[in-house]
Amino acid sequence: MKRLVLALDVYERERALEIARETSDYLWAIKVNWPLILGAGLDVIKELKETANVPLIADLKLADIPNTNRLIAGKVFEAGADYVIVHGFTGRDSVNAVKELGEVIIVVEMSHPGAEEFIQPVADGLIKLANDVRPFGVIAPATRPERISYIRSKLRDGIKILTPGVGAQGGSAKKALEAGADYVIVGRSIYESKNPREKARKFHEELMGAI
Ligand code: 3DU
Repeated sequence: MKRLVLALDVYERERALEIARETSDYLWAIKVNWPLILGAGLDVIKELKETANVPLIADLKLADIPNTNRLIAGKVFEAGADYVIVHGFTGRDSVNAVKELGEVIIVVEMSHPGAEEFIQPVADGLIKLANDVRPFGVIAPATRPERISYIRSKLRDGIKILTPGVGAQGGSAKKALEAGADYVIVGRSIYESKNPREKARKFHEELMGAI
């Protein structure tokens, strides 16, 4: 089973497709975020799926009223995204507006230092929201494996944990998995390396060894 998600945060369509082609053997999914969507256009989602033949996660971190979330998510699912990442703090109506259209992943805690200011203090409420809404998964921080364990202990069975913050942000793939994550998200450590395929292979093997 593959557990690696490539965060493809480059601007250029050609470069994105090339990295996707090189690394796809080791990926469970590819995650696109605003940099690539703004740089290459929404059609890059379909092109990536055709190139890499893996699920596509659109990391838009939607955080708007239900109607606007619905309008945005509609376009993104139509473009071929399999999962859309939404913020939970806007409330369950905003999250459900997206879930009615397709699979969602809810941010319950982030990996950067500033996450301790506002998001971490309300994580319990966001975990409860996820348990009620039953998304495909939640986002939890690889930079704080103890928080992954905590979130796992509170989360309803079957909801996946996807964890960014490995590599460039200092987190360890193995520790994240051991703490209870299902999938590990890696961006710069792979796409900025001289040999993205080799880097992806190493992460894949590290993740296989951790199980
Ligand atoms: O730090 P990296 O280059 O490995 O990229 C991490 C990706 O995951 C990037 O797209 C970022 O926007 C996303 N992400 C986080 O890093 C932390 C979060 O809490 C949520 C998403």
